[in-house]
Amino acid sequence: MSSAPRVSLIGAPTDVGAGVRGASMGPEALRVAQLQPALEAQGCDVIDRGNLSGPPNPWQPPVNGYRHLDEVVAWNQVVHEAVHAELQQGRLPLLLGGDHCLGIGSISAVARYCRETGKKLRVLWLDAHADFNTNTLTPTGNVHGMPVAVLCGHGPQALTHLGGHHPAIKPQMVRQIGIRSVDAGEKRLVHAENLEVFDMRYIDEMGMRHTMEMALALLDAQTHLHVSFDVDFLDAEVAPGVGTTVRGGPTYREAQLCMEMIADTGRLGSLDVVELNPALDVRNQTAEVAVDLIASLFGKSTLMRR
Ligand code: HAR
Ligand code: MN
Ligand code: MN
Ligand code: MN
Repeated sequence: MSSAPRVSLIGAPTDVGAGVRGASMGPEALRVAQLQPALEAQGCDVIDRGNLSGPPNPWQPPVNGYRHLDEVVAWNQVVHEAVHAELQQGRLPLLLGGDHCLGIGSISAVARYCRETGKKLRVLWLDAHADFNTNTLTPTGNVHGMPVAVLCGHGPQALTHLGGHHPAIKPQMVRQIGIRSVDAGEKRLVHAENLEVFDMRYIDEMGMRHTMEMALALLDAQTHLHVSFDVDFLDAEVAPGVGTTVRGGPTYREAQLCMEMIADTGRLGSLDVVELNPALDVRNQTAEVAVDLIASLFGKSTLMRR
């Protein structure tokens, strides 16, 4: 990294978009796992902005194919404003989720900032899931299964128009990595929208190094790189503390290489760390793994000092 970034931690303690409770405790678990000192060890100037507030989880069944839509909208509005404010101050927002529905507020804010400053946006979506459902395709109604579709314009107006521009992003801006669970209807929409997905089959056959070379191709000095890191991206043996584990994910070493190769680009501009569920974790180990990986994302390497 050429100059050490100024990082702002933003906690969003909610699980309104998830099907299992507990991701609301994610921000505190990451703090307990020493996220701030880990970033400072990489030379980052870090401010912890504390936690945002929003409505509680009403734990209701879906209405029109969405669970808790009003609450999801409220949380994403505050996330959008908080993330945008940090970018405007030249800081790197690190959103501590919370479930992955919060990627709507975060990435719509990043997209808005890129439009305002003439930057090109590239989103890396690290996840076991494509998160490309709509209210008619979803098997659950959980909005954490929908954020990429919403950002690409498929969803309720209150979410697709966050930040005033519709759609917030184009599918061509996104690269998905680690995907191994896609619902039947969702799969059709992924193909129809030409979403670029490096699924586990691709990683198995080509390796993580080649995968990341492809996912990071054509970045330039004008590119703002946003990483949306769903902790269930990782193999469940490495990261048991998530609500929706899917076996067969990247190993610890593969995930480290993924993060190191992103760091090498020097283009990281914003980050989400979502879906960590301390209620399902064992001695906070998943939070500790996440913090290790985030350190690599900010330039930690065994021997070289950039
Ligand atoms: N595809 C399933 C659904 O839509 C599961 C989504 C799980 N999502 C997350 N985020 N954990 O990736 O309900
Ligand atoms: Mn996700
Ligand atoms: Mn996921
Ligand atoms: Mn519109």
